[in-house]
Parts: sequence; C-alpha cells; structure tokens
Amino acid sequence: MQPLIITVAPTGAELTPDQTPHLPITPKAMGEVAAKIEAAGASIIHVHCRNDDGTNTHSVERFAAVYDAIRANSDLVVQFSTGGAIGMSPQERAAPLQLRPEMASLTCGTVNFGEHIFENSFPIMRGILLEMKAYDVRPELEIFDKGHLNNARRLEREGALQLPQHVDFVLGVPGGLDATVHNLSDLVDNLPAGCTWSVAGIGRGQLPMSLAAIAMGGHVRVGLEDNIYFSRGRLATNEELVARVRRIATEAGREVATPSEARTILGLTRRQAVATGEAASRP
Ligand code: KMH
Ligand code: ZN
Repeated sequence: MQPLIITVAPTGAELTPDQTPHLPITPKAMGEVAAKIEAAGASIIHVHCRNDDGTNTHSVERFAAVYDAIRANSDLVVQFSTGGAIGMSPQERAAPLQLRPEMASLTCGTVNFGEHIFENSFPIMRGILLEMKAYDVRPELEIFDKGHLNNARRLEREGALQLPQHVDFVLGVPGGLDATVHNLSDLVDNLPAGCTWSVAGIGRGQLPMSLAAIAMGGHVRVGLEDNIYFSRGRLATNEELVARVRRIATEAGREVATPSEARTILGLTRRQAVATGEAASRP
C-alpha cells in the first residue's frame, strides 16, 4: 500500500474560538501548527483564514501571510479552501487562488450544511475551476454526497475538469452522507478511474473513518475543522489527532507519507506558490 497521506484541516470556518482554545487563528499560530503537525506525520494542510478576532476572512493578503508562515515553518503541501465560510460569494472564495497554492479544495455540489446551504451550483464550480486552471492549482475534489461524484464526471465531460484527481470524501455533515464504512466503501467503488482518495469523518466519525481508510489503502484527513474532540468531552489539538492516526497506521504496517512523498503520490510538481505575501502586497 502507498504511504498514508495525512491531511490536516486545523481551523475551518464554522467554529468559533470559544468552542476550543486550540484553533490556530493568526499567521504565527498557523506557522506553529504547521511545524507541529508535520513533525507528527502530516503532509498536507487545508487552509482557512481568520482575522485576529477569530472572524472569517478570505482576503488575499491574509492567505498570503498565512501561506508565508506555513512555508517558513514546514514543507507541507499547502491546500487553500475555496469553500470558505457559509455565505461567502464565489468570487471571494476563489480570490486567494491568485497566490498559486499547490492545491485547493473544490466541493463538487450543493449540500445542506446543518441549518444552512453550502452552495456549489455548476456555474459556481465552473467559475472556480477556471481560476484554478488560470493559476495552475490542482483541485482536491470534496465529495459530501454520492451525487457529487456524478457532478465531477459531468464537469469532466464538459472539459471544465480534468480527471483523475485527488478526492476527499467528507462524511457526517448534517445534510450530507453519513460517516459509515458502508457509505465509504460504496463511494470508493464509484470513484472515477485513477483517482486517489482520502476521507474526512465529521465529529465522532473521524476516528472510524480514519481506521477504515488505513485498512482500505486510502488516505486520511483529520483536524479541528472536522472534529474538536480527542475523546468524549476532551478537546483535541491538531497535532495529537495526527499523532494518533500515525500510531494506528504504523501498528497496521502503513508508514505515513512525508510531504515530498505526498507530492509524488499526487503528481504535484510545484512546491512553491508563485506569489508570497511580499509579492501580493506589491501594487
Ligand atoms: N466551510 C464549509 C462551508 C472547503 O473548505 O472547501 C465548506 C468547507 C469546504 O470548508
Ligand atoms: Zn474547509
């Protein structure tokens, strides 16, 4: 089996700092977390940004500062979110792509998201994919429901999306597909040919989905964006969630991938973003 790629989503957009003190909010905190999760065994970081007061931002300047902090402290593959936070406009969500991160997420369809709607119509997806193409950014396809795989195939038929890509199954969102081994297995059976995959189980689904992926030869996403608890009632840090997955994978005979091995597995060829904070702040 391939070495296990552990992706970490350390912050997310829907949590508030009063829910857990362990969310990295500032660029400095993101840099520190990047070093800790890399040391613990992670190879990809999924990035959302916050203002200093913890509110969401998708400003290019903030992403540039966070990018620089991550790159100064780690070799992690940097994956920007284009999902942003509920209510952000598609243009806002796509704007940081101009910094040319190696990867960015692309949710492949609209989904109920708790009390809200996470909107990803075909025009929105096509628009984000055009920006990804313009800036040479590799998409990670976020699949919250089985129909999202059909949407990805339709985008490929239209020529808007090239397949295969790396796919992340996000299971357990209220409104999306449940985090069960049966659902995961069904999704993997329906994966477009040649795609690699990981799974992000939400809440208490995070650990069982990680166990299943380790056994099935897939990859794993953990992090506070998806789950803030280490065990019932005990808040987690990002690095200890990574360390636990690594321990289990090692026991099961699977080594974890370094960032450089993850780049090889995913066929990524460009480590450095072209525009860093300095470049982004130039007129
Ligand atoms: N914040 C969620 C509504 C992504 O990053 O691409 C969407 C999300 C997906 O987190
Ligand atoms: Zn996200």
